[in-house]
This record gives sequence, structure tokens and C-alpha cells, in this order.
Amino acid sequence: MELFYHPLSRYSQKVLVALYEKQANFYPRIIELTDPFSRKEFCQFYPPGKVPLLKTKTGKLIPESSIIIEYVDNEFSTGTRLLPKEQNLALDTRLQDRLIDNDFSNILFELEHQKLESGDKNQIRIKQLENDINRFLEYLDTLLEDKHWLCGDSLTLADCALFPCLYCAQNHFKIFEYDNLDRYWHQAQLRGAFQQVTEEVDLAQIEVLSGRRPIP
Ligand SMILES: N[C@@H](CCC(=O)N[C@@H](CS)C(=O)NCC(=O)O)C(=O)O
Repeated sequence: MELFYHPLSRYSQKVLVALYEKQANFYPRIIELTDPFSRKEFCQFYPPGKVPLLKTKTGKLIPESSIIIEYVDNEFSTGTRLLPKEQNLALDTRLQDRLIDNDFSNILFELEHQKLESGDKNQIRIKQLENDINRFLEYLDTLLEDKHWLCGDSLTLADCALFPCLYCAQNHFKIFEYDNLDRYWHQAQLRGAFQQVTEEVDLAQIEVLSGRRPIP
């Protein structure tokens, strides 16, 4: 199995957390999306050109972080079960995963993009996006009132989606003001699989700052 990814891409980080939780072996293939040669080569192999992308042992290509995680969860009986067997729990897990991707990760992406541009119009949009994220943090805080992880006692796909978003949001949003979410975030940072991912993210960030690696 091969994983095509970039360490600074949140959707790649989500899959990496899942693979480490599953103790699944894979060949890491880093794609430098801003390097035209690396990008062209990747697009020839996979025209949509998006990461993460999984190549299975049989050569099948699987895009989309949530689908990759579901595939790996079915394929490997080792490690953490990421999609609960019980149907209602599985449905809730998929729902929280969708909400995190759409209402948190994608909003964070637009916020980062808007902040890179300047102008008054952007300031209004930036405020709107910040309000949206604060509302979502409040939603998560309420959800975590009576839950250890997002969907109950066990870590799931939804937590794999949330960790990278919180990692990115922690310096711009006051996570510590949300009691349940703050407890959850401390707990997440002690999780071995996530620690492995953040080590790689921090290294990649240092390489970007020192000019050795382009930003995706
Ligand atoms: N819905 C997809 C999103 C994948 C995605 O947007 N990947 C970004 C990096 S985080 C990417 O490859 N961007 C390059 C591009 O769009 O050209 C998933 O869950 O995997």
C-alpha cells in the first residue's frame, strides 16, 4: 500500500492519524504540490492531482480522506476500530466527520487564504469566517459534554478528522475557553498516533520556514 500525501495538508494528516491508529504498514510518497515537476508527474499518474491518495496492494487508487480511512479500517483488523460496527454509531461518526471537513477544515482553509490577501472586503469576510469557526467550536464543546472522544468512548474517524483542524486552529482561536473541548484537546495531544503526525508536521514547517520546502 502506498500513500501519496503532503505533511502540511490537513486531509493528509487526517489519513496519517488513521493509518498510525490502525498500525497499518504503507510506503510514504510525498508530493510537493507547488513544485511544477512533482505536480505534473503526479497529475499524469492521477489527473485530479489531489492528496491524499491511496494506492492499494492491487493497484487500485482511492482518493478522499474519509473513504481511504474506511477502506483501511475494513482491510486491517489491527489497532483501533475507526468506523463503529453498530449502525447508529457508524452513522453519527460519518456525520461528525462530514461536519468537521465542511464546517471546520474547509472554513480554516478559506480563512488562511483570505488572510494572505489584503483589503477591507477581506476583513469583513475574515470576521465572518472567524465567527463561523467559533460557533463550530461551541458546537464541539457541547458535543463533548458527556463523551470521552467525539462519538463516544472510542476514538473514531471523526477524531482523525478533528485533530489536524485543532492543531491548525490552536494558535488563532481560544480553545482553552471551551472546557470540554480543552480537555479533549489535551487528551488528543497525548495520543501516540497524533504525536507521530505532529512531529512530521513540525519538521515540514521548519523546512518551509528555512526555505527548503515549498508551501502546498
Ligand atoms: N475532500 C478531499 C480534499 C482533498 C484536498 O483538497 N486536498 C488538497 C490538499 S489538503 C489538495 O490536494 N490540493 C491541491 C489542489 O487542489 O490542486 C479529501 O477529503 O481528501
